[in-house]
Amino acid sequence: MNRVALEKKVLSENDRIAAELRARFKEHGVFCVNLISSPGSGKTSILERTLATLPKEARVAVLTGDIQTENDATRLKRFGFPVKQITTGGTCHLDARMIQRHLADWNLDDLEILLIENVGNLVCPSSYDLGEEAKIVILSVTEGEDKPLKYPSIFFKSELLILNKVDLLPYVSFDMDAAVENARRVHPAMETISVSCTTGDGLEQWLEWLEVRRNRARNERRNVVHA
Ligand SMILES: Nc1nc2c(ncn2[C@@H]2O[C@H](COP(=O)(O)OP(=O)(O)OP(=O)(O)O)[C@@H](O)[C@H]2O)c(=O)[nH]1
Ligand SMILES: [Mg+2]
Repeated sequence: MNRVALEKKVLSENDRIAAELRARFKEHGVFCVNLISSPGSGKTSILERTLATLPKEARVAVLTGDIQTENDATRLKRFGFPVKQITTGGTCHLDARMIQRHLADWNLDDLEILLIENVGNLVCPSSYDLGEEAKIVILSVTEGEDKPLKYPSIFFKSELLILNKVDLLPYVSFDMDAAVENARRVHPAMETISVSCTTGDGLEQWLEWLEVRRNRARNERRNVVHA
């Protein structure tokens, strides 16, 4: 089999598992979100801030992906919610089978939000559907406002852009308006939220976004159950 045919086969197998996962998330009313960014843009920091703010009884869990180390899971477990590390051992993205395997001993009836932190990479994760309801791309202000134009696929597929590290704006030349304009050139309907995980600025907007989407998933489940 040539390389293109093999890649197509791998992706269609991934899409099959992702569709099964998506159907399960819908059936159980779980809002699943896939966070994608370059290494170090602040995915784990946003999740730390999120878990720190949610009430203890929140039905939330995290799967966090990395090539090596359990560091991110260790950081996130401190908040008392279920967290698992997915260590890919070299693969530069998560795939649907990894999600399926790591969910096997969690009861989806106990969950309303599943947060997935992808491996730090702006390219490969965009090709792998994980069964999520929404992809979110995070861009920090130290990375350059041209990134949506250079890595369009992930900006095209994500419905929300979180601009992180805005506390550093006085020290770096990053044009926020140009970054948003570039993202909207790739994806005109892109929603954007600016945050700082250091100061906490903007995080309430992100938490509101999450709550709206959690409620929508919950209501959709109710409608399916009563249909
Ligand atoms: N100044 C500043 N630093 C931040 C902010 N958010 C995160 N950082 C720092 O950026 C570094 C990377 O943050 P992480 O949350 O580990 O980034 P990540 O995207 O999870 O990284 P990988 O999992 O390795 O891809 C850490 O040193 C954080 O403390 C922010 O809003 N402002
Ligand atoms: Mg991380």
